[in-house]
Amino acid sequence: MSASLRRIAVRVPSYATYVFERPSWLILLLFGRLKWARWIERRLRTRNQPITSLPASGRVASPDASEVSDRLNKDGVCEGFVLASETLDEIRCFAETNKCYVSYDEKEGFLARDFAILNNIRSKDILAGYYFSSVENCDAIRNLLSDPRLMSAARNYIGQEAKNIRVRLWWSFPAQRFDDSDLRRAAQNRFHFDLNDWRTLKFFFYITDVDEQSGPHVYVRGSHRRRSLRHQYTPFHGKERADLEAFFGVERFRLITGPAGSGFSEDPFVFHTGSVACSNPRLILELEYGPYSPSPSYRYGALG
Ligand SMILES: O=C(O)CCC(=O)C(=O)O
Ligand SMILES: [Fe+2]
Repeated sequence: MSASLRRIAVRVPSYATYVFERPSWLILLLFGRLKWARWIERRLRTRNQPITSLPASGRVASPDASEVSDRLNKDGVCEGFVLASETLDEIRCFAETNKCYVSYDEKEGFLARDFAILNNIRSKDILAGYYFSSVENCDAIRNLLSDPRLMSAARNYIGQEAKNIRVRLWWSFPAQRFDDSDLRRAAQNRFHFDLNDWRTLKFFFYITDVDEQSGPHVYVRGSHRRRSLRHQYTPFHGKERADLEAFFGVERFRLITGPAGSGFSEDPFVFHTGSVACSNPRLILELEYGPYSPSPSYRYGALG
């Protein structure tokens, strides 16, 4: 089977589940990547409302409403979010004392500190360990889901009331032995955009210090606004770095590093990727907001 067909084939089961759970998802899958269709959808579904100021929060600090919206509109990403230290400590403590999993159907999880021991007895290294639905047991994360500052920032950008549609907490572990499908599954070193709904906004928080060697997030500035026709009329979400560099220019690639607690907001329609960690593991929290209810299997990243 050709590589392209294989890429489609691995997605069929999760796509079939999404369409079964929410038939209108098929329209999104077919048209959501087209700039004209996105423009029409926004015009039909939202009213031009002024952005509202972001309420103060004891859990998260961020730039003010206009800066967040400006950066998101222009670059697709706004950095400068910071978790309060109690929230950060609680999430880190949860992750250190609870098991994570390589895949959703795996029965036995493992504690993150044991990843190197496990690699010794596996044929390939573990790229990522996910907490899936157990994140609901972490009060700090549950409280953050409905944080008024994050909810307002999401509403401003999305153009209507938004709800949390995804919450994921996972480690990227330093790894050397992996193949292309492992990288795609872990969204590492593989630029892509996410089409989870017509308009969504993600918040990411680093729970460990992240430098260039510990799997930083990378994105292409402004790539949610400017898209080649080829990038729009393709069935694939993933793109080669060289292809993106040729179109956008290397100066638009930005790598996000920062201390534990630092965060950023991202329109997942920008081209982005995690990267393979080389030195230290990275622990990251992702919250996504959208106007419509999520497909149930999407919420914790249970499917690809
Ligand atoms: O690991 C990362 O930094 C990126 C993950 C990703 O692509 C996503 O959550 O949409
Ligand atoms: Fe992604």
